[in-house]
Amino acid sequence: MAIEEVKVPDIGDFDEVEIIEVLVAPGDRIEPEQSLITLESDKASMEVPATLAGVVQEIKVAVGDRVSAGSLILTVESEAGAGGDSSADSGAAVESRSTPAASATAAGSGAGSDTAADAGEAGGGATAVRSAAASGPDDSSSSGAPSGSSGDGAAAAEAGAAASASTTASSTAQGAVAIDRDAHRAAHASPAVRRFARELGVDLGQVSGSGRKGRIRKEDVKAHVKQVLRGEAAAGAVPGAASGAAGSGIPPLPQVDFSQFGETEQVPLTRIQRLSGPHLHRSWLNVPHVTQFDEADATELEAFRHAMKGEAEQRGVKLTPLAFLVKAASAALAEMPRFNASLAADGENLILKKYCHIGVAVDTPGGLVVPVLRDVDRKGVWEIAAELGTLSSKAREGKLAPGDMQGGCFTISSLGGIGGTAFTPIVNAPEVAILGVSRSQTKPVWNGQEFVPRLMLPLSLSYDHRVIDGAMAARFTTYLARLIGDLRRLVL
Ligand code: CAO
Repeated sequence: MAIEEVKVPDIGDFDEVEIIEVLVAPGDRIEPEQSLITLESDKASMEVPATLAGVVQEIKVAVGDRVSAGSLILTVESEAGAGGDSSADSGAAVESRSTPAASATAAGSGAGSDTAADAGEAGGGATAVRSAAASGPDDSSSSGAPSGSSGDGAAAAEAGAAASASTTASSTAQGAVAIDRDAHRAAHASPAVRRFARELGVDLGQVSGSGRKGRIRKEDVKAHVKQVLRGEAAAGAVPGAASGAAGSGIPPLPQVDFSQFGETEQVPLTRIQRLSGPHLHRSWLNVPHVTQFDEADATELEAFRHAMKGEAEQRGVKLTPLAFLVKAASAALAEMPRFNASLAADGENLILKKYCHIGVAVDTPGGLVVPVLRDVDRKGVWEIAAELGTLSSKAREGKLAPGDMQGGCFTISSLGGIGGTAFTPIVNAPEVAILGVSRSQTKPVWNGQEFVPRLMLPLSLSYDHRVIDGAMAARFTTYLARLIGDLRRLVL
């Protein structure tokens, strides 16, 4: 038994490299090849493995320290005696960064070559440098597989796809799931695999390793991500890796074989449903929703509308309450421009729109579509009613062009022709508010002296709480209700 010093080996051009992980503690029994610390420069990550077996006595470094070749890492009570293992297999596993410049630097330093045999002993240190892979590395170096294999491109593409899925979801759900740091640290994986896992937000503690002695390989991480995307792995292991529930950290729904309970039939979703579903889901996950309910007195409006029925027939236009609501909404948007806005991509600015295009949800046999009426602030109720008729017919016949459904500032979803008392519509992001309209009903309303029958129209305003606060929303529906209650205000 002897006390041996373990030092940072020759690590090529790298100098004053930061320690990002200390992987052992005093009293730990270590084996040759076991990783002791992880170094990270701006060009590469390196793992410094043990060169001898023994028991760690004293750790001479800490996370955040900067070390160079020859810096003392720790002391070990060695089992094999002095000298350590000077085989080519011992040394720092170097993982180059994925940027081409970094790869070039790593390769140029001599640290980018692939095989253990390439490295040999360098500088007479306790360990020799061994490179893992120059680009897209994984622990294949431990099995002697060359780096930069043809699989790397595919791996990078796949990683990119997974990473972008992760980014998408983190911006939708903001649902970062805590990684079990202890389990993650204890996992048997190379720095390259750790980095790969870190980029994807994968908790290595949840990944089963298929390598030697259970070592986790890049393929294992990819397989794990795929599992999570399919909803098979523990929820949340990949924060927000998919637009689906599992990737958002939301526990996935169990798959149920309903036929065990009775006869079933499987029918496909319509094309519109397949397209609108993800959009609704995105809006639902991205936008912190609140719904403000109110009622507008539509008694006079309905009386006026009925009085105009003859003229509407002459014009060949169907005049429903909706045309008035579109006009009233445009006036309310002009009064409160914050509702005619979208959050800028930086999340720190609002884009106020100086135009007023209003989308109207239309129920079609294929599913829900939202054609947009343009410049409604410059149009009268007749024109709006006529356009509503044209657009909803086009929608039901499946003849809307993509341009007919773009550019909306605000949406109205009217279920008044069908029924119901209130509902909570989903904001049509990137818009910041949507007005739901339910069926009007005659109700007794106290006028200060007596109850009088009034036709009350239920309004449900869902809004993006990041942009609109509750008081503002209540002012909006109050203002809108006032316009609906007294149409004369619309011309002021
Ligand atoms: N209260 C009472 N009656 C109402 C009403 C209300 N709020 N809104 C409409 N009506 C009446 C209309 O006046 C019409 O009656 P009359 O023929 O006697 O005048 C009848 O209901 C049917 O109206 P409509 O539905 O044909 O016309 P509309 O202008 O109200 O709506 C459209 C047009 C395209 C929006 C509607 O047909 C539609 O598709 N609605 C469903 C929208 C939807 O699915 N939203 C849910 C999306 S999830 O957020």
